[in-house]
Formats: sequence, structure tokens, C-alpha cells
Amino acid sequence: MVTWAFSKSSAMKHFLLLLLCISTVKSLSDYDEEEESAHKSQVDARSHRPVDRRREPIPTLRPAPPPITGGGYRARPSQPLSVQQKKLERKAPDAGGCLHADPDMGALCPTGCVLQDTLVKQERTVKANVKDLGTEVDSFSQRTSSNFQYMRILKDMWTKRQKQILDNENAVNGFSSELEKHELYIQETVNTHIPNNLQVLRSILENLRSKIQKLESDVSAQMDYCRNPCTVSCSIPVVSGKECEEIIRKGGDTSEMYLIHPDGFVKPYKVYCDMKTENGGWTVIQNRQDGSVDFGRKWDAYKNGFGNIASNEDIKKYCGLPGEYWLGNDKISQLTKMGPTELLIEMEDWKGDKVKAHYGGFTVQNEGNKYQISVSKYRGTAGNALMDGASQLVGENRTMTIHNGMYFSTYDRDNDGWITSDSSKQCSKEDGGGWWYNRCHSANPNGRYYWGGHYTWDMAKHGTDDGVVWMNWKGSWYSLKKMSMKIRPFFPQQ
Ligand SMILES: *[C@@H]1O[C@H](CO)[C@@H](O)[C@H](O)[C@H]1NC(C)=O
Ligand SMILES: [Ca+2]
Repeated sequence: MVTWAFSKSSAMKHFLLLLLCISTVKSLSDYDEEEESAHKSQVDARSHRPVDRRREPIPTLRPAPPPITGGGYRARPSQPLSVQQKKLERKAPDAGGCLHADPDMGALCPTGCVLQDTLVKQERTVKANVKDLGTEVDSFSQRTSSNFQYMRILKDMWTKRQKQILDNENAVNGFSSELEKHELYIQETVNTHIPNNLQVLRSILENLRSKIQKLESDVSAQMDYCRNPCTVSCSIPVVSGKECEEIIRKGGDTSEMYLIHPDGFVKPYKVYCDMKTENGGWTVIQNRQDGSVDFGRKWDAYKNGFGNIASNEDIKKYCGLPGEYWLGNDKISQLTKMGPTELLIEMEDWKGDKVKAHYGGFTVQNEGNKYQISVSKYRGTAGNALMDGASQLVGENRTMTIHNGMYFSTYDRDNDGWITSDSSKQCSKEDGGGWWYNRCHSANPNGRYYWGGHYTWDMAKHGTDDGVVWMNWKGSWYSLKKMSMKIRPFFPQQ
């Protein structure tokens, strides 16, 4: 493997560090600090983890808790209950919102600021790497004699990494469009102008050096911009309810951000309501669409929720576009225990094809029960990954990818179905997000976001299929463009 052969040359290393560092701005890698050194040799690692019969017992399934009965809704009336409550008035949201770092991406709602936080956190790393790179390029250009071959190795590496870099296009967007230009320049330089002689190499390095200087000042400028006070830009409809279904019954019929108030024990909170899909009334609990939010997070983040609930369209004053977020396990559990609940998982590939998985029953237990999941009554076009496991696998290999009945795991809290004495072997550490991992998954909606869809084991941090995966539709090595999970109280349809 050529991968680290160039480590002799620290200039190359820093160059790649810079790329890596740009890459982590979006998918901030606090879920695995030592991924650098952990290059895996196994090529076939994927969704399941085969049993080593000499050392391990055959894994068994956990029974899923029984569905919730009682409570529940009647069929939806054809007329909304109280038309006068329609959202004519909009009250100002609370303070604390902020502008997106890139104005073109619209303003974030008050729960936003994720990108901004990320950027602030990453500043030191970015700056340090840029500085190191600059120093290295300096000395590199002074002793160009034997370095031509490293340039070649770099080119090979570059080709391999290109997809990953595309994955980060978003990060670069959000970071600054200037920065993107430089990245493009470097890419072109490396790809098309591999020097035929060292004279050329020297001038390229000169050029790189000035680009790096520009990069440094861009980073500073961007940081100044991000430190500016936040601006609030989303209004919230007055109409509220226990969840989105109650809101649509009260006449709130546009898809946007609302405040919901499930019961007296929790404060009202913001959520995106989908009021169009399959008659609307859906409370969005999870959404992926552009890789703008890092889903490699700890237990408490998944417990409380994270991400951007919504943003506004163009000049509109309300938040009609959903953001990327996880609503939070406490909230999800609470919502699903109010009564029978259905779950709709919609997904879209990079060509625009769409499928869905619908579960007529969906319950998440509370934290004390490790947010154990129960799903039932599948129908849809995506394949029943959650209950049947990955369609590509057979026997126990398949059984170990079933999610129904599993506990929730994050990289700092291992409750998965991979029972082993080796504590480094944890599904959430390897597969990128918090999820109801078994040993390990057939579906990985909270995985890493890969731009473009296809990815390979050597692009993954641990050689496993850690993308936004729904195996039963696209297999292990395709990361979906969009994935969302929405819930609604189950009620008899008319
Ligand atoms: C499970 O998968 C492993 C490799 O991934 C394979 O060697 C084994 O035969 C499979 N077992 C079954 C029952 O298919
Ligand atoms: Ca485990």
C-alpha cells in the first residue's frame, strides 16, 4: 500500500493534513480521535461482524418490547377544528439565532449555529495546519532535488481521496467560497501540472506558497465574520399542539418549523412539521440532506438532540426548509409513548430516485431502558431493513443486522449487539453515528455523509460501511443523498 510511504516527506503529510482538516470542518471527528493511525487492512469489512466460533457464542436476538396500546387518535376530520386559529400572526422567536457562515445557504433558525460552533472549534487546527504547510512548502522548495517522486505519490493519493474531498465541498462552501477556489487550484495544479522537471516544480511551489498565504488570511476573515453577533430570522406560527398531527388538525397546513408541547412536564420545543407528505401531520425526528451537521456525537447529544431544525427560504420570514438534525432520544421516546405511533423513513439517492420504508408501529423506550427500539407493520419500497436485516446476507450474518429490539449506542456508550471482550470493537465507533446498532447494521441513517454516493472501504475511517446506508436498497457502499425519519400518531385512515 502506497498510503504512508510518503511519510518521509513531512511536506506531503501536512498537505494531506490540510485536506483532512478541511474535511473535518463539517464532519467534525470528535467520535474518533485516533483515526489517523488506524488504517485497516481488511478489505471486506462491512455491515455485519462475522462470529469467530472459537471464541464467541452465537449472537441472539433481543425481543422487541410490545407495541403501545390505548390512547391514540380518531380518524382525521376533513375540516380543521378551528379555522380562525390559522397562522396569520407570527411571534418573534427567542434570541440566540445566527446567520449561516455562508449567506447563500440562508439564515439558520435559533437552534442553529452548529456550523459556526464547529468553525470556531476548528480554527486552531486549521490555522496550525496551514502554518505548518506553509513552512514545509518553504523548505521543500529549497531542496527540490529528490522530491519529484513524492509529487507522484501525492498525485496517486489525491486521486484516491478525491471523492472524500468532494464530500467536503459543503464544508468548504460553508467555510468560505474563497477557500474553495484555492482547493480547486491546488487540485488542478496537482492533477494537470505534475512537473516534468524540477524547475516547474519550484514555480508551482512558489505559487502554492502564495496561495497558502491567501488561505491564512481567508481563515482569519471567516473567523471574524463568524464571531459577529447572531441575527434571528425565523418566525414561528402561533398555532401549536402536542405534535404536528394536532397542529394540522388545528389548521396549520404549511410545512415549516412549529413549537410543539407534548405534555406539561416538558417545555415546548421547536420541530419541523411535514404537512404535505402522505396527508401531512408528520413530526420530523431525523433529517439528512447535505452533510451540514456532524452526526458522530456522544450519548448526551443524541439524548438531547442536535443540529438545525429549519432555515428560511429566500426572503421568507418563516422557516420552511428543514435542516439536518436529530430531535433527541428523550423527545422521541416521549412522543412515541403518548400512543400508537407510525414511522416514515424516506430516502433519496444521488440521481433523485426515492424510496420509503413505513412502519405502522414505532416505539422508543426511555433512557433507563437504553432507548430500546420497537418497529412493526412494515410496508414500502426501501426494504424492511429494521426488522429483517440486510437482504444481501443470509443466516446469522443477516440476523446480526436486524435493528428491531436493539438498544441505542453512541461511540461513548456501547449497548450494541456486538458482545465481545475487545472494547475497541464497538459498532458506533466504527460506523459513524448514534443508532440502534446490533452487530452492526443493515441501515445506518446517522452515518457519515459522503458526497456523491459511492464510497469505498479505504475512504471510511475504519474500513467499514459507515455512510448514510440503507443496505436493502443500495447496499453497503452507497451513501444516500437524503434520509429522513418522521413520526405521526397512528390513526384509522378514512
Ligand atoms: C457470514 O459471513 C462470513 C464472511 O463475512 C462468511 O465467511 C460466513 O460463511 C457467513 N456465514 C453465513 C451463515 O453465511
Ligand atoms: Ca459491544
